[in-house]
Amino acid sequence: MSNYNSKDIIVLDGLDAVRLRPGMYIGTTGVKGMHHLLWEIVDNGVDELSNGHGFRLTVTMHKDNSITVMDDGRGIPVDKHPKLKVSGVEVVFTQLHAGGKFNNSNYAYSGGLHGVGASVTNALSEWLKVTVCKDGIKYAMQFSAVEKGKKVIGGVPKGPLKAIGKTRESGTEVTFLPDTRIFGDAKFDFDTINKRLKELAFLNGGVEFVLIDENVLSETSTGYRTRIYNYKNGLRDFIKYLNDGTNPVYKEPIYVEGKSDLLSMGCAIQHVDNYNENFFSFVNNIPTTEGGTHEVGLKTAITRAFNDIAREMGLLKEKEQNLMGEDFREGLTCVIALKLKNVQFEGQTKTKLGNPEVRPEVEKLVYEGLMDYAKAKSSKATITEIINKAKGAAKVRLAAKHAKETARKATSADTYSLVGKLSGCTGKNALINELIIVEGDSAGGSAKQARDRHYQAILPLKGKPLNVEKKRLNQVLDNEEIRTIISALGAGIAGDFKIENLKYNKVIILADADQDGAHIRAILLTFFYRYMRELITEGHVYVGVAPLYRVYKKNFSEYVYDDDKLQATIKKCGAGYQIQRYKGLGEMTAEQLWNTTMDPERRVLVQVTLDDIAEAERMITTFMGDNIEARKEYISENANFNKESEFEHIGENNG
Ligand code: TSJ
Repeated sequence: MSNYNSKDIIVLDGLDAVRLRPGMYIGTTGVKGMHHLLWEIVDNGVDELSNGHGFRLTVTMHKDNSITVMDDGRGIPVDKHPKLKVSGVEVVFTQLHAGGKFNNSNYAYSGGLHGVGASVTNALSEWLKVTVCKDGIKYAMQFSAVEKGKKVIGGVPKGPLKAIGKTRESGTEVTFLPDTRIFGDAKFDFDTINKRLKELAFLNGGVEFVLIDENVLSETSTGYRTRIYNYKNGLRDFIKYLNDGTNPVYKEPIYVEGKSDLLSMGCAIQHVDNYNENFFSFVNNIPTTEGGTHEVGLKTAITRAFNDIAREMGLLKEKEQNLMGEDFREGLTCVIALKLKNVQFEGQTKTKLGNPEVRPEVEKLVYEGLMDYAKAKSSKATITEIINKAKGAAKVRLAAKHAKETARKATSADTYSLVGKLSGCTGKNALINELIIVEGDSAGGSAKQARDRHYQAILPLKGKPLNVEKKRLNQVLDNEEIRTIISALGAGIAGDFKIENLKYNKVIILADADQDGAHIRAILLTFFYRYMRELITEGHVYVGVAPLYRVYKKNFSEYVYDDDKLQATIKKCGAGYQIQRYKGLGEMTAEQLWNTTMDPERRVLVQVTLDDIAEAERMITTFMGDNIEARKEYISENANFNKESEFEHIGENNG
């Protein structure tokens, strides 16, 4: 055994470098790096299977954090390497970037940290065992890290590859234990492996991926927690999975594939009835989250092909303009997967494909694929749906442009053409002026009487303003209440919003303390959040808090803003007290409204601060999204809109 080691000193040199600087090969020596050891092994198996040799890859997590990867491929070659004079198996596990005879073209890509080779896994493992079943014989070999003085040498063969018996199977099985001297107590993570195997199953249609976790018993049957993935239709199944829970515009995703000298490519697309664009791209089974040249080529091809198809089908007339890329991408989910040699990854996270030669190549393959698809009679309905959806998007795009220009004109001009209902203030000082948005005409009337017209402008809202969630800008601008607000504020909207043009320092929402009021507040806040975010982040938006009761008798009168405070106020008032309950702002006289909610000396204002934007987003989608139950729950829980976490009290009031 020992003389076997000594003769292969050169072979171990490369692995020494890996032990010395693991980060260079696997990125980090944390959990993520440890999973890289696994991906190296898995990638090798997937290559074999995706080339049509074998059907299944199984990953088994053991209790001691060792892990097994097994495939039913042809088995790693066992014959001796002509130069190195050792078995193919030994070469694979001891040579960095194992090359030479076994440099099958699929091994020639290097995907960032992927593809550094199984020898890296070996070098950073406490031990590694491999068995190969091939041509009726079962072979085995083991490696382990050995301590030599203060030094640890990784991946040392315990002996040469040995035939250990007969078999009728074929395949490769590798088990290894990541070295705690490198990775500390990091452990393999079921969810991480599960997610990756599922992704690989979508990317390698027809190959079965099995994950067994010996740390956890099965939830449903005997044995261990197990996951099995096998998607016969690969990328098509991927698209259906991604679009699960949405409404596809046509049932079957479109699939195109192609090959050139440079690359092979598969691509699936499907439109759904929302306005989002979702692109997922992969190169050599690795996600390219930052996109790159393949996505650019794909987008160009989609625009060009569907425009050409639309013309050929007469769905676009000669005098009509071509539709734009964004029109075809509205509601589009896309998956594209490439196999490519000599990959260049770029970008901040090295997940952007840089190879310039890929763009025209992908464009050509996708364009030809889509044109072919469109030729089939059976494709006609789908194609028509796509082109009509794009035409709808184009119409909206043009309308939005028009509406935006109209709104811009309306807001830039000094005329209040749209602000019929606004009772403006006489003062011109934007630093002290207040816009008070009042729910309902009757409260609006009282507010107009009560206000200090020098700096308080009143805008009564008739009904509910449009719920802007899930609406496109042009639909938002169609709503008169919304247009009135935009004009009144004078600072524009969305991309054209300019806070320096704002005519009011405070925008105060005054709505009833009931569910309708809460809804109106939420709609207005959603609108500000989506289209005038700075209004909130710069602290201009306030919610006025109206009293719920007045407790009074001769020589005593106090307003109560909170149900919890009612009893205390009654006690304070003493015998002979009377209670007036306000069901809404409209029930108050002008004087009462001034005293309780409008007089800066006495009113309670809650400043709307969105320091946690993500949380605000969640609140708003809960409110406005499709989930009616969650929305109801939220409204009843927050009807008084006094959530300390979201809104900061800036005034106190004692009535
Ligand atoms: F390398 C490894 F340990 F990472 C590993 C390799 C791990 C696992 C789980 C599987 C594999 C692997 C390698 N499975 N199948 C193969 N196939 C080959 O290496 C192979 C077999 C035959 C031929 C040939 O030309 O006949 C060529 C190759 C590269």
